[in-house]
Amino acid sequence: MVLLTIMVLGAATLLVTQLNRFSGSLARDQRTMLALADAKAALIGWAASHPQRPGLLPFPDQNSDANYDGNSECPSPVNLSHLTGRLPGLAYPCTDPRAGLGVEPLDGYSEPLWYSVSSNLIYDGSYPVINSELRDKPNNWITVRDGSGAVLSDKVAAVIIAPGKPLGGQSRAGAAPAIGNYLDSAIAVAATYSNSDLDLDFIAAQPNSSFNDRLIYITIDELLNQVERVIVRRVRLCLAAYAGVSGGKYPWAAQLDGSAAPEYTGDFGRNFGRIPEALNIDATPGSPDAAMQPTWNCLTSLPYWVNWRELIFYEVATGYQPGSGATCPACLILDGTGSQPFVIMLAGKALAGVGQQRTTDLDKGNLNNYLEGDNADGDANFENQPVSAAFNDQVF
Ligand SMILES: [Ca+2]
Ligand SMILES: [Ca+2]
Ligand SMILES: [Ca+2]
Ligand SMILES: [Ca+2]
Repeated sequence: MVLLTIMVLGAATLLVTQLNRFSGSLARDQRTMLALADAKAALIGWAASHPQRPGLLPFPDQNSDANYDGNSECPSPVNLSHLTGRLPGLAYPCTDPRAGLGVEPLDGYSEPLWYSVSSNLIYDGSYPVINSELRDKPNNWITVRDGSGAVLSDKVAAVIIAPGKPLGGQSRAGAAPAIGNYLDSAIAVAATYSNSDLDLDFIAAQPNSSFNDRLIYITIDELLNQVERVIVRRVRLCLAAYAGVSGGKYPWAAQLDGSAAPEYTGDFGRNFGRIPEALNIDATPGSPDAAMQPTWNCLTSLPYWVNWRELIFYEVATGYQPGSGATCPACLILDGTGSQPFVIMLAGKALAGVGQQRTTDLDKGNLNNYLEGDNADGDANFENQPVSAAFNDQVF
């Protein structure tokens, strides 16, 4: 009886110990997943809210300065080996200095996170052109694979990696151990992929005794979806600034007639076109446009605007055009809902499947190379649709 009791108690203790170990690793896993999600949100927020270059991503914190102090390194010239390191929580002291992400999430083993960024989104002596067309750029994206080697995405803007605890052969003693003491490699069928070899290939294998990295990534689509919202919000603020001093009316649109290069000066009497950078200069003296002209510079002063201005369209309802009563009826209808004083249309990338091209000045003057469906037919109705090979406008 005593022996049986001892055996039962022993078995129960073993079970409890194993359960604790299991729930302990579950809790660590949960902390790691939360840290990765926090870091992803912070990184997208940092990039999208960039005051000068929305979408720009920071350089990582590397050990070339013998520390991991939370500050981005500012390499010049840039090569691939500069693009993987620690997530920069503290500061971005490079061109246009800013604070870093403002968060330094730790994984389930209290380790800081690592980060790799595509060269398509960093400053390399000049700023990258970041707009909707970047979705189609063919090269220099990061590829992330699963444990079988299958590609999860080959349009990755940034990958964030939780290193986990040190594995066999790794040592994290000293001020700034090399990346290979944190990040691992895994064999996927015939090929080995390493997360520490400073290239564009990363692997998200299942954890085992020789691999315990956990990954999350941001595709260029995910990043641009947020950046585009920021751009449209800033355009809307600019139009609101006009309305604020013109009795609620909105400016004339800039020329778009399919026969000439795009222009960005408001066109007297034009309700549909691009966002005006300068107001119509042939308005009669004393008109709202003439009154606004000296202060209308809310977009051209923004360094990124030149990359977006070709892709953003605008219609003002006749009820809200300069000289109007600033009232409906005669307003616009978006997705079946009326009474819109104006709509802003973000064209998205050129859709080759419907013959859109934007090479020549003539192409750029043709509405059909940008907008689709109910947005391209010249009436007062506008629509959003799920993104497809034949439709990618976003209307606000
Ligand atoms: Ca450093
Ligand atoms: Ca690891
Ligand atoms: Ca690699
Ligand atoms: Ca479009």
